[in-house]
Amino acid sequence: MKLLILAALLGLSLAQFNPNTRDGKTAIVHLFEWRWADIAAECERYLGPNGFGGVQISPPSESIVVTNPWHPWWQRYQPIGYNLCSRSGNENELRDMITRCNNVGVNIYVDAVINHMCGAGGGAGTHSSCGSYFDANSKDFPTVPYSNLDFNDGKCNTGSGNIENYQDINQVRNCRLVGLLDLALEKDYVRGKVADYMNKLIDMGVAGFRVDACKHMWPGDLSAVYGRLNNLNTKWFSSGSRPFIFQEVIDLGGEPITSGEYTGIGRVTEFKYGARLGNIIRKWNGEKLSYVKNWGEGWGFLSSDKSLVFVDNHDNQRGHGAGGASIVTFWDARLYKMAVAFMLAHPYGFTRVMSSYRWDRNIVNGQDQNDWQGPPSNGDGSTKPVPINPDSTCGDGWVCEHRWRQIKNMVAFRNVVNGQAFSNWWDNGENQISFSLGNKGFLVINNDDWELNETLNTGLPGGTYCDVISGQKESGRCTGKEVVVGGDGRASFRIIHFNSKLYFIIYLLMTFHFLLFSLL
Ligand code: AAO
Repeated sequence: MKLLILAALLGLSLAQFNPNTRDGKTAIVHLFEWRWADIAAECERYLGPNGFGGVQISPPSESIVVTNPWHPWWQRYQPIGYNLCSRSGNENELRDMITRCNNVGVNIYVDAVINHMCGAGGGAGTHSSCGSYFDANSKDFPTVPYSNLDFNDGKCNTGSGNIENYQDINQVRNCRLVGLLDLALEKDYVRGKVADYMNKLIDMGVAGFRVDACKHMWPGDLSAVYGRLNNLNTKWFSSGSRPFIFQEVIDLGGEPITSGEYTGIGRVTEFKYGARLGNIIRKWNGEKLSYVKNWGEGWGFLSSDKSLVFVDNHDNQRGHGAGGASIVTFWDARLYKMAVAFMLAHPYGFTRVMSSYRWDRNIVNGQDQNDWQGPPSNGDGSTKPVPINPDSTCGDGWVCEHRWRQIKNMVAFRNVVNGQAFSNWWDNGENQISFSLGNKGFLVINNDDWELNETLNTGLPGGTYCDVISGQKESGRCTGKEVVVGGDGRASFRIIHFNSKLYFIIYLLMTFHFLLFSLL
């Protein structure tokens, strides 16, 4: 009995599934490679006012600086210590950002790289983001400090010291991921240093962590680290709040390590979501939109309250990680808006929106030659600020998908329909679907090559509604399409398909490919 109670208590203290968003907000945005000063400003001027629940930031820890290739984005996934000093800014700027975002109700989630330090071939010197000395050859990282006693190499049984076979669990967790020096997280000393790093951030006010490369760490080791984490800062969070944990585990099936091994200790990134959705939206492999009727657990995904979902992430939008060519990104803007709109309307999972920068994409034989390119930067490699244009878009190569009207409005839509029942499903057996979220919102999508012309049950009370894709509600009026719902909840929809010859004529009169509504 005592044991049972203890287990229940432990379970509770480890149950870090709640994103801790303020006012029940439902989506976060990954501001990939943004500077802290820009994120602080974005929280105040845009994310707070538009209902975004939080920001995933790029790793704030001191990393190696790579100059061949020239300052790639991935250098930040090679820590050389836990000083809070990175390409995005120094510790003061980080603290200022966390404070200012929290003050406008926007949470900060840190990308924590704790599986490894820099690559074994990282050399020795002060080529690091704060100029601290390190020596990858002798595994000496004095600012932590870590020495050669703190790494896993003795336990790795491959010739190269690297992971060579994902079918071998021991390799995956005890050998080096792409040559990165693999920390011995079973050591109390290492766990302590990692927990100290995360606790410093918690005390500064962050709401949780994306934990990088979890497949490569033993769940028991991670659980021990999470158990050492402080409660959130009570200046902004209610007393006893636990840090939100979402763990990066790529599980598309076919490997012995599964994401289910990690769902007891935090949420897990559901990579099947974007990979499958990409196939559906692209209509590849015979996939159809009408098949998503039982989207979610019915598709073999993790349970909704254990998953973090996204259309694309910083890896698979450029061919890293997993998901393959099906992943939809900003490069296919029309499909992307449809995919993100579907994700934000559908109740499954906790949602993350991607916000990217442009790079010189150059795909040769399926491989992007410039997949390494870092964010918009100055000649010396320092990251450029994000300028905001008069029309609210971003300049200087920053894509800012989260500022696209359709995506911004859908984040607000998700907040409005939060907790409402998925109902009134309709499909045409092909790629036209619609569904309601209780009596608060309704979505209809046409991804067929022909017109949608239907009277549908919206589940909404009679009245006039704004389509939040073609426009939005401003000063009590719809700037885009308006739809009248009858007293019986039914409304007529006519959505011209994208490839229609009439498309260009009707576009201005009708709407963009698909419609959806929230209460006026
Ligand atoms: C860089 C250089 C390397 C160099 C290294 C050290 O690119 O050439 O050796 O430095 O000097 C990022 C970059 C890396 C970069 C690294 C460090 O992506 O290119 O290396 O920073 O600077 C695995 C992990 C997963 C990881 C992913 C990239 O499991 O955790 O690889 N993602 C995170 C971050 C990522 C970061 C790191 C980890 C490291 O998000 O940005 O790396 O901190 C399979 C496995 C997956 C595995 C993938 C890719 O996927 O299942 O676990 O992910 O392969 O190796 C089908 C399968 C699917 C399979 C996929 C690909 O789709 O269904 O399961 O094929 O084979």
